[in-house]
Amino acid sequence: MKMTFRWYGAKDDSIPLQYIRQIPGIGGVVSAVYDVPVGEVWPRERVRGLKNEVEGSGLGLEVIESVNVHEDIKLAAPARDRYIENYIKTLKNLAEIGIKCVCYNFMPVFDWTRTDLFKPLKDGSSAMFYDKRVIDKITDPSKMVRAMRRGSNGFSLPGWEPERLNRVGELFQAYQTVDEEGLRAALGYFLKAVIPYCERYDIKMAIHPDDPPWRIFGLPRIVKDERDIALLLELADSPYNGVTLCSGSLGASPANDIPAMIRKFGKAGRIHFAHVRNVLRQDDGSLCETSHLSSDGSLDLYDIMKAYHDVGFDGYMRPDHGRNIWDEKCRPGYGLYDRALGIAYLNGLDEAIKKGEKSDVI
Ligand SMILES: [Mn+2]
Repeated sequence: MKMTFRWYGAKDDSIPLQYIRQIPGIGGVVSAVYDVPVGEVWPRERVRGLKNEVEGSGLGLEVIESVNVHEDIKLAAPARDRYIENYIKTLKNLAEIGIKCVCYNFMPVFDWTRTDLFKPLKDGSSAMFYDKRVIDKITDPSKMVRAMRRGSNGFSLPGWEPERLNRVGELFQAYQTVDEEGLRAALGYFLKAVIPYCERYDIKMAIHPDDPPWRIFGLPRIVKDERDIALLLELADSPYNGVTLCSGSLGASPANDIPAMIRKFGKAGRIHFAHVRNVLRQDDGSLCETSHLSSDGSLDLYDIMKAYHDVGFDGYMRPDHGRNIWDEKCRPGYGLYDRALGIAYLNGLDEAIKKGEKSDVI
């Protein structure tokens, strides 16, 4: 596996590349060009500039997270062909700088949902929190949009682009007639158009699951569980059509057996990118993000890393969200400290699993 770290670019990340370079075992960063509006082509000089900047710090850049999909593609609106064409042009520009994997998602309107971005925890740290009771009571999602913006520490939030959010009311209206089958058909249309180019450009597409993995605000969701993933992989039967297996997103639902999913889809060669983190499921359906440590959350990270090891996973991996610790001033979920601790822990598990296997043989 190739260990990476998500980085939001010099302008919008609190963490310098030089610091990331000092994390033991790091191979590269995962990044994006953040200021091109969703649906437009990422210019060649911008992707080249990003690559040079990252490589100048001694790190690699082979994964983009994310190239977002325009809402018109998800809505199967008439303009989708133009946006798909733009998407393919972006992929071509990314292939030219050596990008091998593109993460994206197909969630209507919102990429991810939380009610608190810095919820205080008992140990004095804070973490992102999803309060189910609060979400269930929200009748006007634009109120949540405003709350998220206020609570973000002044950083922009990925997947919550202003141009999309300014249209929240209109988008909710548009999705009223879209059910899961319709959204899945739109994903199929997109993949059938894009995957042949991915094969030519040698870029693996890796869809991120829904976060959280259930319907919210009545919007359709189609990447929630094993069945959904199996269905989407069938939409374009190519190794270039794969997933970002996010343990924290899928693991928010107790029905999802993450190690079993890793074994199934990893063996099939369809996991291209692994997001590894823990999450604490609460009795009322709420979710609290935690440190990566197994005993802090509901997921067993040893079992997860063992499953990756057993299927011979050689794709990209990154620690996912961390808590906010040691008074770090950073964007929610994406500080340096707790994610670096996460990497150290994942590397430790991986080393122990590998060496344990050797001693078993003896
Ligand atoms: Mn994730």
